[in-house]
Amino acid sequence: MEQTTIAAVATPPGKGGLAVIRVSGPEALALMRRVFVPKTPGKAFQPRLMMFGHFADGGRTLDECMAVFLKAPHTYTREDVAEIYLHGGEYVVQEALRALFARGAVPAAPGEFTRRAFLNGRIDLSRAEAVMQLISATGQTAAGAALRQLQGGALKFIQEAQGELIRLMAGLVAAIDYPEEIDQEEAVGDLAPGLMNLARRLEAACDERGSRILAEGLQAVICGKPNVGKSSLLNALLEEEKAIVTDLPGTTRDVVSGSAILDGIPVHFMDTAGIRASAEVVEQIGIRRAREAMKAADLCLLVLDAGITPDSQDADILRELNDLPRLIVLNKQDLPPVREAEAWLLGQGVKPGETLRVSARTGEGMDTLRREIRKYAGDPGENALTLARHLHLAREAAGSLRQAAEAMLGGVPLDLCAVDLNEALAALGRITGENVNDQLLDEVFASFCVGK
Ligand SMILES: Nc1nc2c(ncn2[C@@H]2O[C@H](COP(=O)(O)OP(=O)(O)O)[C@@H](O)[C@H]2O)c(=O)[nH]1
Ligand SMILES: [Mg+2]
Repeated sequence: MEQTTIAAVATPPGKGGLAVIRVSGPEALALMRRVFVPKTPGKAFQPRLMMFGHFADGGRTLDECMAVFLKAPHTYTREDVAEIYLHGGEYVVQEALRALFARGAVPAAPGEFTRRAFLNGRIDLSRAEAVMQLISATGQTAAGAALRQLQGGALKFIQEAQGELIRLMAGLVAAIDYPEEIDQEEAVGDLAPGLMNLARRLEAACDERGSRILAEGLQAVICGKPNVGKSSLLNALLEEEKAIVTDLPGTTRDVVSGSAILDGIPVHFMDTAGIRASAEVVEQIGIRRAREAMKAADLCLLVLDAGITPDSQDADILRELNDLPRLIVLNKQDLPPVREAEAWLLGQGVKPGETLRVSARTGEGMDTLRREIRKYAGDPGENALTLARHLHLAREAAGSLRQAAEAMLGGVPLDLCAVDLNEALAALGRITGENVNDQLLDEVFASFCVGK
């Protein structure tokens, strides 16, 4: 157990109805008694019972407030905890903290409350990280995934994998220890597929793209030649007049972006300069930026004008997008239809299902387009690992398992293969925080906010 008593403000900075100061450690109650004066003088703190009173710094009253004492071990950190609910003003909060520090509290480091919860065995490391993931979530889907993990989702999956691995290792140890009784080839025949299978399950849980989109949102680039309605489409998707729309080709030069949440997932749309051969310097730079954005995007929306017959410029852009994730948006459906556009697309090898018909002007087809864009984000599966650190370790474990399986199938002595299995087990253990060192904990908690 830690000997220091830490304090920090747990609510965001700035003006607000309330600011909560959290104190954790052996001196939590004693410290609170020295700054909090109950309305009824002398009234004792009962655990979990909120009291009304005032915050006093020596003889000076700082604020009216509520305070509660929570007794170890039934607290977030498993230590004694005190929480003081002040008015959410910058000055009051800073003065209250100063008063607590002057009386022996230590400023909490980022994530230190959660770190203590982990060190005191209340939560494993994957759940500690889920706390941060939940705080950072910007969309419902990311929040849902974090909550699943906070409730032990990743932990359960990793523990099952550890259990399976330990079972396989027991088989391996038996084959190593009793070479007379256990036929070595038969043992390999049993073990290798089990190891491969476990490696595959771990790899299947590693969805790098999905976890990145969950954390950062989907990047969708709107591209096409000038005047097809890209900026109008951006505005329609954002339901806001974000980009300038004119009937002059080459209006958009810089990348204009905006975000919307589609069914729980943040999507960042980028409107780009229309791609064409241009002699104009600023437009050329814009076109270069458009191409860079297209290559980096999770999804490209190629906009075509349904009212005119596509030409070689459209064909060039279509070709650029051949190997990139793309949807084809046939805009201006409100205009008298020109059949050539659809026939032309089929002629270019575009499958009928790839094309969506919309009108940025009337809103026709926009809901279908939103649904199709949302599909590209995917949904995290039940066992999906959604934190980069976990993905990395699970991959490492899967790699060691494959290596062991291949080695034993190749006739490498079994005791040498056991080394890889130990490494795999250690990698899985680092996900949940078994045998972790201070350096790893520093890395994990560095991204936390103070007061959590
Ligand atoms: N009729 C019709 N006109 C549109 C539609 N979308 C855009 N436009 C018009 O097409 C012209 C070019 O639009 P803009 O969004 O600036 O195209 P961009 O150059 O591709 O960004 C403007 O005059 C728009 O009003 C649409 O769905 N229907
Ligand atoms: Mg534009």
